[in-house]
This record gives sequence, C-alpha cells and structure tokens, in this order.
Amino acid sequence: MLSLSRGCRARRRHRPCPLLLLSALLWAPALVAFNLDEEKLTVYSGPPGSYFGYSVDFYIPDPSTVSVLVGAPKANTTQPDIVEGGAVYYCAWPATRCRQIPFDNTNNRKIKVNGTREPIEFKTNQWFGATVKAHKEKVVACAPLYHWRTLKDSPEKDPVGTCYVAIQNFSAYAEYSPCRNSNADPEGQGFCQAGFSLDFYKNGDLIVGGPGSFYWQGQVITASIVDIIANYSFKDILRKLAREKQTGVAPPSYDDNYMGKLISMSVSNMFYVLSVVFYFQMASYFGYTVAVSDVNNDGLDDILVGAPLFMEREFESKPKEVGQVYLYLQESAFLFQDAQILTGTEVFGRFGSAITHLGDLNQDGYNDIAIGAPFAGEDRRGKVLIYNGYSNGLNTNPSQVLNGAWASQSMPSGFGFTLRGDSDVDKNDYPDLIVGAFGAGKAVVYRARPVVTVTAQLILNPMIVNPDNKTCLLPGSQLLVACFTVRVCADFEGQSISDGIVLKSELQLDSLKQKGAVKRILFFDYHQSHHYFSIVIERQKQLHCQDFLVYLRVTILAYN
Ligand SMILES: [Ca+2]
Ligand SMILES: [Ca+2]
Ligand SMILES: [Ca+2]
Repeated sequence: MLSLSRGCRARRRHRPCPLLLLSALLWAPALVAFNLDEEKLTVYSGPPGSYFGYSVDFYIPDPSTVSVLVGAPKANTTQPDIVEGGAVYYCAWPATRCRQIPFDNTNNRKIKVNGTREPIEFKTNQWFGATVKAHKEKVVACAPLYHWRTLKDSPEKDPVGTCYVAIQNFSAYAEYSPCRNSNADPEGQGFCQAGFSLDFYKNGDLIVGGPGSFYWQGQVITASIVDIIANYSFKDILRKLAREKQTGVAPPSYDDNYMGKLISMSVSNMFYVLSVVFYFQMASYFGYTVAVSDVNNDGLDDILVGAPLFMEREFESKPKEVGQVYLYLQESAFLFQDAQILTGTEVFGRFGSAITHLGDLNQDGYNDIAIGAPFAGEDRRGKVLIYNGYSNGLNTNPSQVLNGAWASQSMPSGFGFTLRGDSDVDKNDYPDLIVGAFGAGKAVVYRARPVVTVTAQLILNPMIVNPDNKTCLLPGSQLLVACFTVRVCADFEGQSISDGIVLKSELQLDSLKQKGAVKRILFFDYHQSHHYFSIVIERQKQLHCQDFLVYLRVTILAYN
C-alpha cells in the first residue's frame, strides 16, 4: 500500500455544483513529502582522516549492476613506504561495506644515477582518489599531487599528477601521466597536476584537466582508454600516446589572472574549446564547478557554473560571502542567454561548491539539479539543495534541502562538497544521488521515491438540485428533505508503482461558507458537513468512485 510519504505531484479536478460549493481534499503527498528519501539512506564510511567521500561516482559496468565508488585521497594503502598515498573504494549497494581498489600496489619507482638508486617519483601525499570517474566498466582515478623527479641532472620534484585506469571489472590496470614528460618547470607542464579534474566523453574517451600547466594557464588533455591500456608497461615511465590531444600554451596575458573563467567543451567526439566566455568577480572562484544539463527541456544542453566564494554586496553593508550559481540557457548552438543567478543564503556556506545533474527526479519532464553548500547549516553540517527545472530554467526556491548529519569538529564534515546524480541504484526507474562528506569520512546514497500523480473529480447527481423536490425521508424523523448524490472519483498513475494506493480524503460540503456559519448541506448518514474517508485504488489508471448521499438542510429543521 502506498504511504502518504510517497510521491510528489497531484492533480485535482473539481466540478462545482451550480448551487452549492463542495470540495474534496485528497491529502496530496506533495504537501508532506519530497522526492529524495531522507530516512532510508545508505551511508558508507571510510578510515578516519582519510577524506573518504572527497570524490564519488556511480559504477555501472552493465545495466543490471550498480555500485558506488568513493575516493579517499589521504587513505593509507598497502604500498610499501608510501604515506597517505590515497585510495579509491568500491562500495557495493545496498551493502555498506567498501574495499580498496588495487589500482597501484607499488612503491616509488627508482632509477640509477651515478651508481646510486634514487626515486624517480613520489607517491606519498599524492592525493590519489581526489578525482574518480566511471564510464561503463572503465574507471579512472587520479593523484593530482603526484610528483616526479624530472629528467634533469639535479633532482627536482614537479607536481605533474598521474591517473590510473581500470577496465574489465578491475582485472586490468594502467597508469596515465600525460604531463610527465621533458617539458618540465612552471612554464611547461611541470606543475600540471593532471587529474585535478576528470571526465569522460560520451564515447568513453577520457578528459583530464591540468590546471597548473604553462604558469597556471591550465590545459585539457584527451586520450582514448584503449590507447592507455594498449602496450602499457610499468617500466615505461615516459610514454606518449599517438592519438592524445593537449591544449597548448596561450600568450602570457592569460597567465594566472585570478579572474573567473570558464572553458566548456561539448560532450561529443569532437574536441571543442568554447574559449573564455565569462568573467566575473575577482576571487569568487567562478568556474570552481561546472555542470551540464538541459533543465528547460528544449533539447539543448545548458551550463551551470558555481562561484562558491561570491560576495554579495547590499548597498553600503559589508560584503557577505554567500556563493552563487549561474545558469546559462543555450538558445541555439553555443549561444547562451544571460545567466539566471541562484544565490546562497548562508554566509560562508560555500553554496555552489558542487553542482550535479540529477535527471528528472519528479518526472515532470524537466531535469533537476542538486547544489552543495558544504559549510552551511547548524554546526556547519552542510546542505544540499535540490532545484527543479521548468520551461524557463530553474525554480529559484529549492524543492528539497538535504541536511548533513555530522557536526563540524576539527574540520567541517563537508557534506555536499561532492555530488553525483542521474543514476538509478535500486532500479526503480528514478534517479538517485550520492553526497560526499569527506570531513566526516562518509558518502551517502539518497534514493528517489516513486512519484504518484492523482486525478480526482466530484460529480453531482442530479447536476441541478431543486430544493422543493423533497424525496428523502431523514432517518429517525418524519421529515422529507431534498437530497442528491455526490460521487467522488479518483485514479492514479506513476512509474514503477505496482501496488495499490490508499488516498486519505476529506469531503467538505458547502465549503465556501465561512467558518462557524451554518452549512446548508449535510451528509445523510452523518448529519455533518464534512467527512473523512479512504479511497482504496488497487491498480493504476483504474477509476475508483465512492457515492455519498447528502441533503439540503431545512432552515426550520430542529435537527441536531
Ligand atoms: Ca536547454
Ligand atoms: Ca523534474
Ligand atoms: Ca532509484
């Protein structure tokens, strides 16, 4: 049976009587419930201090299997002599146990220089698992603070970053470090920090962000997973892939300019760089997060950009750091409207630290969005705000706010620092959401509940009541009264709802009469003007009706 907490949409059709106004209240779940279930959670935990939950993703190697990947960039591993190298955990669903994925079991590789062996790389504190992304059965995770010695005679430590790829259900692994090459130092790719950001194209090719290349101009590198795996050798530390593409160096005016900038790419086989399109407030961290989703359902992808350190200034008052998210609706190919702006409400809440596409959570045809404010809320527990799409963008008020469960201690829990949506873990055809809380070492899976759409109507028989046509004899009296039938009908529908529902209903007669005024119509059986009842509907789209006999009260009636 359906509980009232299920679902989120309801329609009602009323047919008012020409003489008397009736109303039926179906206790629409929209009034009491939200789409994401905050009670039946799955909470995964990692080792204390490991920053478990810093990155999260769904792992869907085939349509029947969904599990969760969680990065813990300060976790210890079995790698000999490596301290806090970082790890990625595989967490089956619905079980709550996780295990480390053995991307790399090795110590630092060494070379012989002048007869002595010295490390050529430095995996301690490399932040492996700061990013993790999956595409079907392929998984990539990166260590953006991985350093290597460079090829110079005098040893150096350049933070080039590195990534590891796993395929075939974690049966084969390969390393990919595109900035580990002879183009060293800050002016080259020595400070690249490859894997600081990470994604896949729809075709399964990899996109790696390296923000530190070319004096922090940053660069984007793409490669095919097939190429990364092919002929991979652990000993081959310098390796250039034939079909790899890298964005190059720009003029020095683009060096480290601190202004927000956004470079977006189409998710296709082609490699577009849309150029620097938007500039915003100094140091607002505009572009800290970017998400793509078609929120207004016009078939064109729209872009969301987070600026979690945005300062709001009101008149002469002190600026307040509240964070903002900008939604750019795409009007035609690569032409965007002015931004719709969502502003955080809590100072230092870091609204916009994470943004994720959720899919259509409430099944109204428009994609929905989750935005993290990881330092917001009581005791800085963190919040995640759900915004519903509609024909003109996003509703400015969140439809639901998820609150973190872990109070800030030595550090905030960071609930909402990472988000991942638009995958269905429990196979109920509704998309679910993972929220990371790395400060508390947690990752939480929220499942979306099915949506029930209810259609209800009132039908009067006869449609026009003649007060002089007194045909009903009131029980226990000799009085004849004018009477008629009120029929209440309802049906429901919804994806993945196989069982019946119970609608708790209230029927009010003469409902527009002011409170306390004498009602002109009463139920024949109860002599009251309102009645609570349940409508049991066993199947979808099956109209269920209930009849109630009512009568017109006679003014001089001495009936109590
Ligand atoms: Ca759109
Ligand atoms: Ca929606
Ligand atoms: Ca689901």
